[in-house]
Amino acid sequence: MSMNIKSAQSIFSDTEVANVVPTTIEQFNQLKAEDQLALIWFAYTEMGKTITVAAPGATSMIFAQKLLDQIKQMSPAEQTRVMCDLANHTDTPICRSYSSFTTNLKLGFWNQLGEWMEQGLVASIPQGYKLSSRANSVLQEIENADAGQQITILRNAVANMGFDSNSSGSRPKFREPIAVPTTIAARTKAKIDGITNTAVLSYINNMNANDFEAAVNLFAPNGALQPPFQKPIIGREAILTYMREECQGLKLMPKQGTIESMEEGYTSIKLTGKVQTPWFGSSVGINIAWRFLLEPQDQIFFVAVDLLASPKELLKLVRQKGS
Ligand code: EQ3
Repeated sequence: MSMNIKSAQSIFSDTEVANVVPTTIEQFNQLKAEDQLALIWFAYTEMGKTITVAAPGATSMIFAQKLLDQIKQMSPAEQTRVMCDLANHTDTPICRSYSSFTTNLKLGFWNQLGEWMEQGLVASIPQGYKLSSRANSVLQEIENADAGQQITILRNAVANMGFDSNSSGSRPKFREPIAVPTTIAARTKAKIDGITNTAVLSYINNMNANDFEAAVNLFAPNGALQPPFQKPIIGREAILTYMREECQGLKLMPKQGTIESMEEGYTSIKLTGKVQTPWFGSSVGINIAWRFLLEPQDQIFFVAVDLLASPKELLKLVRQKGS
C-alpha cells in the first residue's frame, strides 16, 4: 500500500488528544451572543489574575486599528451591538473586516477592546450579569481544563467570530508584519531524547528561528501539515502562508521522541513536549505531540500537531505490543 494523507493521519493512532476543546467549543457556539461574550469575559479576567498577557506591539495592530477606533467612537449601545454581531456572525461590514484578520490580529483586537472595557472606554459586560445555566456549565468545563487547553478554547472562540462570506476561509488575510528570521549565529539547537533525525531537528530549529521558508523546504512538494483539530494543509505554498500567519514567535520545546520504520522506506517519528506562544510566554506551556511521517529521502510527507489530553500523554511514546 503506498502512503497517502489518510494513512499518514493514522500513525501513532493511540495518541490521546484533548477532545475537551472541540466539545466545549461546540457547546459554546450554541449559547446566545450575550452569554458567549460574558463567559469569555469571566474566563479571561479570571485567567488574567494568574497569567500576564503580552499585548502585541503597535505595528502588529495596524490593520485592526481603524476598526477599533471606529468602535471606540460609538455609543455604548452601538458598541454592545457590534460585539453581539461578531458573536452572532451577522453580515455587517465590521464583521466582514474582522473575518479578514489573521487569528493573532483577532486576538489583539479583542485584547484591546478588553482593555478599553476595563477602563470604561467601551461598553463592558453589565455589572452582575448572570450567565444562563448552560453557559455556566461551559464555563465550568473551561475552568476544569488545563491552561493550554483553556487558551486554545478562548483562541478558537475568538477565531470563529465575525462573518466570512467565503466559508472555505481561503481569502487572503491581513497579516501582521513578517518577523525577520533569527540570525544563524543566534539560533537555538533542539535536543530531543531519542531523536537524531536531521529533518525533524531542522524543522524544530527553523520554526524556532521564524525561518518558515527553510522549514517548508523540509516538506515534500505535496507534503502536509495538520494543526490541532483541523484538516491537513497540503503543499508547500499553502503551508508557508499558514506558517507566516500562525507561527510567528512560537517556541517549540519537544522533549522526547520515538522512531519507527514503516513500509516502503518511510519513517514515522513522534515527539512530545510543549509549545509556548508569544501571548503567554513561559507562563503557559501547551502539551503537544508532533507525529511526523518522513519519505525515504527524509522529506516530511506529513506532520500532525496534536493537543494532548493530559500530561501523561507526554510520556506515552513506546507502544505496548498487542494493545
Ligand atoms: C474582552 C473579552 C475578555 C470579553 C469580551 O466579551 C469577549 C472577548 C472575546 C474578550 C477577549 C478575549 C481575548 C483577548 C482572548 C485572548 C486569547 C488568547 C491570546 C489566546 C491565545 C492562544 C494561543 C494558542 C492556544 C496557541 C497555540 C499554538 C500551537 C499549539 C501551535 C502549534 C503549531 C506547531 C507547534 C507546529 O509545529 C506547526 C504549526 C502549529 C501552529 C500547528
